[in-house]
This record gives sequence, structure tokens and C-alpha cells, in this order.
Amino acid sequence: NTKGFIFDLDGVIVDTAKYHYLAWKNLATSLEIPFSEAQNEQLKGVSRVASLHKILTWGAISLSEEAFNATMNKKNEEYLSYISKMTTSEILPDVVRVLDFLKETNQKIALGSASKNARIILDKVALKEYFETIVDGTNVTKAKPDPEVFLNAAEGLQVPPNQCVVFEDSVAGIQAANSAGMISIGIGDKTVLHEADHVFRDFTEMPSEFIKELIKK
Ligand code: B16
Ligand code: MG
Repeated sequence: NTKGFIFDLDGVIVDTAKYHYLAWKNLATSLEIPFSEAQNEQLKGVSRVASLHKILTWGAISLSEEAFNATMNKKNEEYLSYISKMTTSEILPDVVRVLDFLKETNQKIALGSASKNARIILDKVALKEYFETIVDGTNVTKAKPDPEVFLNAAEGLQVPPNQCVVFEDSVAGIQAANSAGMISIGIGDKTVLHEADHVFRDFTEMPSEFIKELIKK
């Protein structure tokens, strides 16, 4: 049996949320907008443009188009300076075990991320070769919870959506997987990700037996 396994990036494969947080926090501070970790949570899985719109709304600030773009670029440059220092040590626990297990059992593997920096990050942590298809913020027009990113990944893998499994840490991503008609597996908090078909705190809690059962379904 062959299924399509689609991985989100930030919060599933690596914890880049901490770098997004630092960069957004510095930016918000420069605009005198308070910015908490709880607010950062609300930016998970959300595109760069939509994230800045949210922050400006919280601070009741409006910017010209030019200033908006300059601000967004400034954030991204800082973010890039953080991720340029990433190494394989930042791969989240047991991600490689799961990827290897999927490879050994001839499953098809894709990336489905909102980030425009996904390829750079995969390069940095040396995981690119695992992915047959990479769909990221550069090839998607509609953000999660729209299912576009995952439907494109399924198409790239040539696997029907109902034969695909999605690993996601964000609520919007779980909703996207569900509306794509895929099996949704939440990585994180059960109460937050209650719309998912299954939830695990992280991959260390996901036995290979569970993955075997998914493949058989
Ligand atoms: P970029 P994911 C998302 O990645 C992040 O969760 C989100 O916080 C970020 O704003 C978005 O990517 C866009 O990232 O600025 O690098 O294009 O979870 O979908 O892998
Ligand atoms: Mg994520």
C-alpha cells in the first residue's frame, strides 16, 4: 500500500516559530506595538503578509503600501539571518525516524508549508532529499485553512487526496487537511488541535505501529 504523507514545516519538522517570534517582536517593538508569545501563536501557519496585517491591527496602525512592504522585508531579513545559522541539531525529535520509516515502506513524502523560506530551511537541516514534492508559500495563492497547499502536494505526489495523511501543528492547517479530505494528524496540544483525526504531542509519541495502521487504511 502506498499513501501520500504531507508534512508541514514550522512546528512539525523544525521549531522556526521561535525565530519568527524574535523577528516579529523586534519589528513590533520598533513600531511601539506590544507583542506577546500568545499573539505569536496566532501567527502560526499564517502567511507573512497576513501576519503583518494582524500585528498592525493589534497596534491600530496603518502603513502605506510602500512602508508595508519595507516593513515586511525588514522582518524577513532578520528571520533569514536566524535561519542561516540553523543546523541538523534543530530537527525536532523523531522526525528522521518517521521519515526513514516512510521511505523504508515506500511511501510518498511531500512538504506543505506556508513559508516562502521552506527550501532554504530544508537545505540547512539537510532533509530536502526526503521530499518528492515541495509545496510552499511560493507556489500557493490561498493560505491555510484553504486546502490548496495540500491539494497541490497530493497532485505532485500523484496520490488521491483521500489517500493522503497530513502532519500539522496549526489549527488552520488541520482545517485545511480536513477540507482536502485527508487524514489529519495534529502535532501538539490535543485541546487546541481537537479538529484533527489524531493528535500526538510530538513524533516521539507516535509509534511505528500507528503509522503502519495508517498505511493499511
Ligand atoms: P515566511 P508553516 C509558516 O510555516 C509559519 O508557521 C508562519 O508563522 C509564517 O508566517 C509562514 O510560514 C510564512 O513564512 O515568512 O518564511 O514566508 O507552519 O506553514 O510551515
Ligand atoms: Mg506549522
